[in-house]
Amino acid sequence: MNRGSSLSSSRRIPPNQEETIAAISTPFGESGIGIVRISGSSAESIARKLFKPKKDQSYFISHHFHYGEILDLRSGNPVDEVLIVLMKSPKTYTKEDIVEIHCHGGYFILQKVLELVLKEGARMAQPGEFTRRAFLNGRIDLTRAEAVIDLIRAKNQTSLEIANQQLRGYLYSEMAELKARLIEHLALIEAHIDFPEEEIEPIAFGELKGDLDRMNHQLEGWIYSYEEGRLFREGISCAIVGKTNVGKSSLLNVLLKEERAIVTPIPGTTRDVIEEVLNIYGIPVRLMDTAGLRRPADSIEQEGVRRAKERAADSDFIVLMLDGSRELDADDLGIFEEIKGKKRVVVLNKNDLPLKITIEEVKRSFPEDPIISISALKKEGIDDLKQTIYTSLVHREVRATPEHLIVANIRHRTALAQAWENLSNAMKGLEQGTSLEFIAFEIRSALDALGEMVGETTTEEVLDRIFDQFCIGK
Ligand SMILES: Nc1nc2c(ncn2[C@@H]2O[C@H](COP(=O)(O)OP(=O)(O)OP(=O)(O)O)[C@@H](O)[C@H]2O)c(=O)[nH]1
Ligand SMILES: [Mg+2]
Repeated sequence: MNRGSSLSSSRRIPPNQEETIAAISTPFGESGIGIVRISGSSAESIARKLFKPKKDQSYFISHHFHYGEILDLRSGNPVDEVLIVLMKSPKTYTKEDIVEIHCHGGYFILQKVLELVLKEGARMAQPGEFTRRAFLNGRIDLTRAEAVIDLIRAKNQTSLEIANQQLRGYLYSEMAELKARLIEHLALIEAHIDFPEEEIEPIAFGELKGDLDRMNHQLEGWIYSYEEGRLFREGISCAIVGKTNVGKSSLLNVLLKEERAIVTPIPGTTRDVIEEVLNIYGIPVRLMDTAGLRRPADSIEQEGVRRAKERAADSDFIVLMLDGSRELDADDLGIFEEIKGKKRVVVLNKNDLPLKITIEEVKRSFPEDPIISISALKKEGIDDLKQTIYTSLVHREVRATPEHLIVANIRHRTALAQAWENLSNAMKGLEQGTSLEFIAFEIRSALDALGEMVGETTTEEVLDRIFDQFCIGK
């Protein structure tokens, strides 16, 4: 694999690929089983030395479990009763010979077995080194290696699905297709640079520009999807704001399905900010109930109102709550001013009572925003509100799984943005009739960016940064 080299003084020496590596691959602590994993050319011979099969069997069948004991060679004593599996190269995680020793899951046992393995010539694996070898040996590209960490770290259904999509090579194959098209264009352009007089296929500039344009549209979609990917991974903050007694705390409780905040008919009940995390169709939402905004009655309320305003200003999203059973008043209008320019949804609460405000009236003040009528008391309209929040954030209907490609990694986004910029420059060049050398340069730079993304031209430093995030044994 042609990986570019960038030597900087702070760079570490890359791990030696020739050595056989070993690590405990399961978490520390007591468990039913624990696994010591070995990868490399000596894996089999180490296993043969330490393992005594129960059946009189002098060979391992690849990819089959064998039952027996691990022996301490110095004392001849058994250390643990184990299942062992040898997976012969190349159909393994690292494409090298791999041995997994499934021991009882005790920290001391696992340490002991690992020690014996190291004594026989393996060395301790670095964090992520098994996956790094899978990448270096060409079994997976870099985006799939990164998906392994995302998968391990996934905290909700959607981030799990995005990681799986990437692990299945969806992102990689899209990049491969894009690169193949660019290489074809580049080859033709370079042929014209090298042999301008020769009888070669003429460049159809219009078609070339059309194709670059289509590619840039694809890139734009993926770049945009990053925001969506981040939304599902990191979530948003959302403040419920409104004047006193409109039902903010009641809404928080209904959404959380528990009596988290105090609800009373007395205006000014909530003083401090109450914060809880809610999952809205896969998006983690940090929901904040705040003090009702009005002219404060005392210094405690005054501080509550100050905090409410601060949270409203800082949050990514606002649920503006109105009490449908009372007419709009100066307090409401004051809040309209507070939340100007914020992404929001307007909730008209208490629709179980005779209404004094109509949706049309609210629309006059918020022509662009979704308006939802609910009853927090009767728990009506709540799903509608959740769907509306989702749609406002994701700009599409609620779906169980993202069916289009989602780019959730900042490194990928940066590479895609670089390629987009190069192709935009190439298109501008074509319009202005600049030299073919210039067009070729921009296309080559776009190819480099995409190549770096999948790991074809990635520096050791970037690889270190990626694999350092892994745990030891993965
Ligand atoms: N009829 C009716 N009453 C409601 C509804 N939602 C809330 N209430 C009542 O309105 C009163 C105020 O509710 P809260 O949830 O405490 O209102 P709040 O906006 O948090 O009030 P502050 O904390 O004082 O700002 C309580 O008596 C609730 O039971 C509703 O949908 N319908
Ligand atoms: Mg309240």
